[in-house]
Amino acid sequence: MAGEQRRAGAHVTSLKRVLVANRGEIAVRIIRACREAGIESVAVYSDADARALHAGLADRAERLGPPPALQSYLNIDAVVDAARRSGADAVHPGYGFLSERADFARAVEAAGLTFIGPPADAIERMGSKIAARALMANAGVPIVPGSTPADQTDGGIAEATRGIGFPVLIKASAGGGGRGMRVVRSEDDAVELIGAARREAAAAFGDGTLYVEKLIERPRHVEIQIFADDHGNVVHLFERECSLQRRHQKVVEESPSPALAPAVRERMGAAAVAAARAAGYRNAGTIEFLLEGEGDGASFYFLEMNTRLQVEHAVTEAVTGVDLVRAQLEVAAGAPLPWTQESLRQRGHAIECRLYAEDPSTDFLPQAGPLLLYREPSGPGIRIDAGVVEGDDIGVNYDPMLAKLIACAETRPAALERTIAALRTFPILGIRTNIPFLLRVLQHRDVQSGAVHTSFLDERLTELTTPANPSPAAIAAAAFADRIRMRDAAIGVADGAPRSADPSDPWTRLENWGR
Ligand code: MV4
Repeated sequence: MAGEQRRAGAHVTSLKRVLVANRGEIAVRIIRACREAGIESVAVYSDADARALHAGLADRAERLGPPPALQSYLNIDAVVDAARRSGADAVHPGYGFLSERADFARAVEAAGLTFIGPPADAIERMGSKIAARALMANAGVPIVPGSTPADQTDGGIAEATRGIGFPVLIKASAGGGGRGMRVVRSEDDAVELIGAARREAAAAFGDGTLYVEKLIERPRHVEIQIFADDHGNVVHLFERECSLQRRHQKVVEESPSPALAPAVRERMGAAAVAAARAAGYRNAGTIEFLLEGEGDGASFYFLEMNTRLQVEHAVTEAVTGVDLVRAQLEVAAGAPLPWTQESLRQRGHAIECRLYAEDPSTDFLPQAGPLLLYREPSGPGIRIDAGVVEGDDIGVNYDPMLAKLIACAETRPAALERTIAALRTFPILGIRTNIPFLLRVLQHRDVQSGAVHTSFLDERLTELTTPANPSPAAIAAAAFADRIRMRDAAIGVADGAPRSADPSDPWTRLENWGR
């Protein structure tokens, strides 16, 4: 069947069956891309996911093991065995789980399969933040002023911090995601913070090697999507603004960044392409930058390279019109990039919100339970990438992200309006979600004006979560009231039947309930 569906002349002919080493919305996204390309898909699942959407959607499904990720989605031997068993010729790792493990990429290739991602050496190289920093400096990519002390004793690191000038940020070479980081504001507490950073890094990564950078206060996180093939072609697909994070977990992403002037965008794109070339990269990747200031006077510095497809890739797809997962399949099969740099344009504005099964009023405690009701909004410019369906049981074994909502429109204000309207008509019952929190975030004046930075959510958490959240029932009632009004309008029920003139009357405007 797959063979008949394959389009003549498509570049993907050398891939016949792809094992998707992931779960949730990204597994669903990849399975759909395979189906479109005429490639068979193989899902993997843990015992907790035997009836999950991704497992049912693929052409076949292989069991990995018990629910804990270490025994299932993180078990390299189990995943490679499943690939062999199923006759797959390639493996897509998705994001998270094994996606940035060089040993996994090597195990896949040692089994004679194609890894749909970068070369294992590139993953490894970028895993060391110190090595990545040195590589970027050599390639002419701007890095934050700082140093890597050869003398890794407390005294050696402390001396390096003095050389930079306070405030300084101590970072772990094996770090990422903010672990093993400490801000040092004066000489007095340097030695204590150095020890704490080293211990945290050694415990988390088994490697306590540290480096130091000048602290950039309240920077933005702006990243550039890059793509490289096996034929020496490297392009960038513009930026994503990802400053709205809570404890290093992204919450809202958008493109374009409200802070990026065209000239800075062009320099950042060129720097990202140079970074990918220096890394010996192939397939989809992301270069993370810190942005200091905004407009033409802004400065940017290399932060890290993410050697995978990211959650927020859909924002890039919305503003460029490309299919990044399809391109991953083609490039992994040895085809040249489907675009030249000149053919790529950034058009309109896209915003992504991550919907999590978590309760903002109890410090974002992950929520488990039945998805009694789950109705996705739809309409022009609305895309939902979900890993769940109504009736699913949401567990606590894995990441609590339920779905992503991506809204695009011609302008940023229109995209914001569209996002907010869609979130208000997304009824979910059975478990609490972060939808009320997302609505407060998006309506905040600083988010509306685009004046956000990486500490924004953590600094404003109280004001964004303290006001009584509407109950799930109130949200569901408001969403259904909208639908009933639409139906009434369609059948003319409201014709000649005046409603209350009072705009605060909840029967007039049900969406005001609880908000
Ligand atoms: C920084 C920084 C300020 N100055 N480096 C956080 C995670 C790690 N990947 C790098 N991080 C940062 N590095 C210097 N020299 C601020 C952060 C940072 C951050 C960066 C990106 C997104 C969110 C963040 C939240 C807090 C701090």
